[in-house]
Amino acid sequence: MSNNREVKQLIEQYDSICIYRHIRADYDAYGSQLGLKHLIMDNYPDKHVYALGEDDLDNPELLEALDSPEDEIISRSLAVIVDTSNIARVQLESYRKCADSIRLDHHPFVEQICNCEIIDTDASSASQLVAELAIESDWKISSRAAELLYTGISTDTLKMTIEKVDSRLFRVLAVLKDTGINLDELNRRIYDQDVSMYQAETTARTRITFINDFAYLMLRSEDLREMGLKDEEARDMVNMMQNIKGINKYATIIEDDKDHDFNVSLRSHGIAINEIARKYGGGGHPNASGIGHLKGEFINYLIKDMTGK
Ligand SMILES: [Mn+2]
Repeated sequence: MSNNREVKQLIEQYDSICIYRHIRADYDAYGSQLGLKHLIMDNYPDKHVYALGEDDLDNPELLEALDSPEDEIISRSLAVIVDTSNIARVQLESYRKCADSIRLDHHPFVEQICNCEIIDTDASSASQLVAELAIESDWKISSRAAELLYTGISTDTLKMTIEKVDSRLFRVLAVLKDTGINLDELNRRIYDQDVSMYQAETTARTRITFINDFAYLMLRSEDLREMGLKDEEARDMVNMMQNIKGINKYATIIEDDKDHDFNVSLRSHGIAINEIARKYGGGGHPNASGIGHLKGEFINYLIKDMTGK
């Protein structure tokens, strides 16, 4: 564990910095990664900064192209890994070749990945940690960097509606807002859906199963084809069930077309569900966890655990 002063010093020591994040990147992974890239570029114009990974989210109005530096550059760079709890989830193994490494994360600690680690489970998002690094370092924050960091914070907190949202986060949001970002326009770039996706959600709502205080949407490969959905689009539909009266736990259980296992997203209000996720080989936050590649025969056991029956 370490503090922001040490992170700033390490960044200042290196001419080139390679920023990594987790596989199947979400907006917090992208926001913290690209936000930090902009912050370093703006405050240290002589440094070379690279955001590494594969293009996981298709939103050119908000995100930007990733970089693929040569091995020789990577080997003399500082690696910064954001929003990633375990080694298997780091996208691209090349971080191992870097000269030194830092991690900024808000997930419960699983294992050490970097030499210097800032793990703060009270933070709402990795993007909040990057914003706080910038504020404590007295870095200038451009409206573009602020947009990217706001995107990560807003999506990881379900638009500032979860328990993790506290006065500490509001102080960060105040600084980001004061860079001049337009929240109406930015939220549209983050959240606007195609009409076809909006209509697919209407169909999906009719397929939700309710048991006690648990609701779940289970879709097979043939359902996805019928509804014209990619599996990650179906997985994201979990947020549709956030505000159903009496429902405290909810999930999407989506068949993977390639191996016919299931990818599960679990959410809850109040009750911690990450131990249940861990039991089936997954993990995550107390109120937002996931299980990858669950075998079909375990689904009924998982549903029993979620309904408490
Ligand atoms: Mn995150």
